[in-house]
Amino acid sequence: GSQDPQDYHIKRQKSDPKASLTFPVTASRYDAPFPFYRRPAEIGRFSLDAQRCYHGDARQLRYYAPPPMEGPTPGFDLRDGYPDRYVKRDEDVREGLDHLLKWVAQNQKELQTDDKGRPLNADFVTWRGHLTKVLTTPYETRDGWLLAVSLFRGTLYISEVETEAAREEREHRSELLKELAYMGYKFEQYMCADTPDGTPDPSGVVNTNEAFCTVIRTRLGTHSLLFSGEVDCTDPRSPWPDPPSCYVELKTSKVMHSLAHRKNFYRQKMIKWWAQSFLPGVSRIVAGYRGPDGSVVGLETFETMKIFQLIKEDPGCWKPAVCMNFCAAFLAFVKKVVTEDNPKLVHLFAWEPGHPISYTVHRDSDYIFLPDWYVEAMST
Ligand code: 0WD
Ligand code: CA
Repeated sequence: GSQDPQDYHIKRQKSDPKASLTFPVTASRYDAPFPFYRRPAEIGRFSLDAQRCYHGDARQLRYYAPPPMEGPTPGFDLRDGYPDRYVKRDEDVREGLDHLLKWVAQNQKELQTDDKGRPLNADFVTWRGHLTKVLTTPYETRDGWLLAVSLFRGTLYISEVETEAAREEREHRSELLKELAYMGYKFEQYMCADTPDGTPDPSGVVNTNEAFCTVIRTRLGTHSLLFSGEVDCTDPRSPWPDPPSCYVELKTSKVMHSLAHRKNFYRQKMIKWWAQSFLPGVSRIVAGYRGPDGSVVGLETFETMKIFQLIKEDPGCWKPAVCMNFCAAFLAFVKKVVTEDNPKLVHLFAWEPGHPISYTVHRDSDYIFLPDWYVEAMST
């Protein structure tokens, strides 16, 4: 009949009527051909300045400016400037979807109404980082997640809620982890210039309030998506000159000395790098490898679309198709569960490694995340 092909995945739980449906995560269930994923299109850009203030333009976009040659020791000291030239974003401020919603509200007119009579022609609106977490879920063994969902005027909004474990981790983060986080941002400063032909200036302050975000429209199976993600830089000399393909994602990782180490890196870390860049169509990831003294001992460029070739030799490795099929099925589950159009109603989807996804329902609670100004802007 007309049954959704995902229906058989959903098990009714007789024991707990409140969490009446759960959703399985086991990778093998999603081992099917790669689903349809439309080429991501950039439909907008915005920036957050040094004070974390929103601007509807690309003023924070930086330009990829690598050292002349790939290979040994470019002479970057990733510890330089720590902690004296470091301004860290206040992580106690929970921004939710606010910056993205501001962009949507300000560009509402160009996001023409569709035949479903919605003010926004998208099934889902969220941060790219939230979708990255969904994509990697079938292979994640450590960190769970909480995703809040509200249906408002025909569009499902997804906003992450910090788990208890993540808050604990953040509040008791070791000095070593704090410095490692800084080193990632410092690497960006060594690799990026403020103008297309400029050279990096590592003497300045590292300020993590600053961000440039791209707004992407795409489709996964039957789901139209609108999401935004922070972009490190654009390559003015990219072989693919148009955004989002010209964007470059910068990463740091511990230098690898053995094949076993590299295999482990492909299994554990590359899945996150791939998912994050594949979603918005960022075509290159540039890794800076850290030596034990905090210097960069080498650079390596990965083409996002070729990563699956690197991993497919290893039968124990993750599969891109599993990630994408799982994401499509989870979004179908969300559509099935969240059917009441109400910005003050929140379904909280919860997942812990080794368990299926479950959810709870919250009315007029602290979980509400669509602000009144947004609801008003989209209702007029
Ligand atoms: O307040 C919150 N709960 C969150 C805010 C959670 C997740 C993201 N954000 C903000 C970010 O600050 C950013 O401005 O949303 C914006 C876009 O995020 P995204 O692109 O969807 O997030 P993700 O793909 O997870 O991260 C992209 C980059 C990171 O680069 P690396 O190479 O580490 O993946 O955004 C940065 C980080 O540089 N980033 C953040 N910066 C400040 N605060 C945060 C954060 N919470 N999360 C990621
Ligand atoms: Ca990065």
